[in-house]
Amino acid sequence: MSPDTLKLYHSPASPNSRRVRIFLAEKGLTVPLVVIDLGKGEQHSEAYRAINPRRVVPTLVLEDGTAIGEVPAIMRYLDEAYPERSLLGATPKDKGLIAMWERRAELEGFAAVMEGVRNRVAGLKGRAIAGPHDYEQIPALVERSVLRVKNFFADLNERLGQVPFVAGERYSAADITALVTVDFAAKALELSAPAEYVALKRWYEVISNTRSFESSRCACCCARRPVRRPTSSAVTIGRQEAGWLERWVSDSRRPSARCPWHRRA
Ligand SMILES: N[C@@H](CCC(=O)N[C@@H](CS)C(=O)NCC(=O)O)C(=O)O
Repeated sequence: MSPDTLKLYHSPASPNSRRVRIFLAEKGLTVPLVVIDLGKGEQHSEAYRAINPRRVVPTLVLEDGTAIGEVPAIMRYLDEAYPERSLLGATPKDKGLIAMWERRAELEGFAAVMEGVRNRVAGLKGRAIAGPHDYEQIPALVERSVLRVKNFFADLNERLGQVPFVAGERYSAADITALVTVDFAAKALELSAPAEYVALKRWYEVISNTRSFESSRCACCCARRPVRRPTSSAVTIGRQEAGWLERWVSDSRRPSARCPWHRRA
């Protein structure tokens, strides 16, 4: 089945959408994209709720209209349907290990950043958890989230001191989730790994030089210079980008025409 028959509903600045965009780019798949503008609340529209009643992006819609939500589930479908350049493992052992490390990156890293962001950003008041139900923010959770993210960085650095990639010898979905976590923490929580985490920095440099890294970023609202460039430290980048999440929830600017992720299908 050609990937042209699929449709990915996504948001250019959404880190969960970016996980899928990197996954697609690494597999060399091009899927038609439909932008859901989270700032304008399009995720709550009747039309989108008919596709994903959870009101979140990304959602992958198959040719027969089946809608698959949840990033790991979308990754699973894509890897099974297009097994070439597998990112979830080819053997039972690799599949188990990659699932384990990807899940750890999501639960211990990505979810920790998200918790801090959603309980901090003013524009997300009353929306501390994405989805169909409203939840008030709990500001005390931000502090704990920062601690969790710092611990995630330390654990990731230790792991990457032992193996070249998060799940072992090869690049996988676990690297994608960990990379998006590192960038999301810098951008939205102004939190970067300390300079002495050399294994993490080495890994970041290697995987941020892949084509998928560049192509997964939206040029207007998530563009940020890679950490490796000498003119900007990760901390500076974090500060410059501090307003990004506010823009995510209240952005009414015209997206850049250069940005492939803002083009509407
Ligand atoms: N568990 C979901 C989480 C998806 C999610 O939280 N998406 C965010 C964007 S990164 C969203 O759609 N937020 C909508 C909102 O805040 O109302 C997944 O894995 O896809």
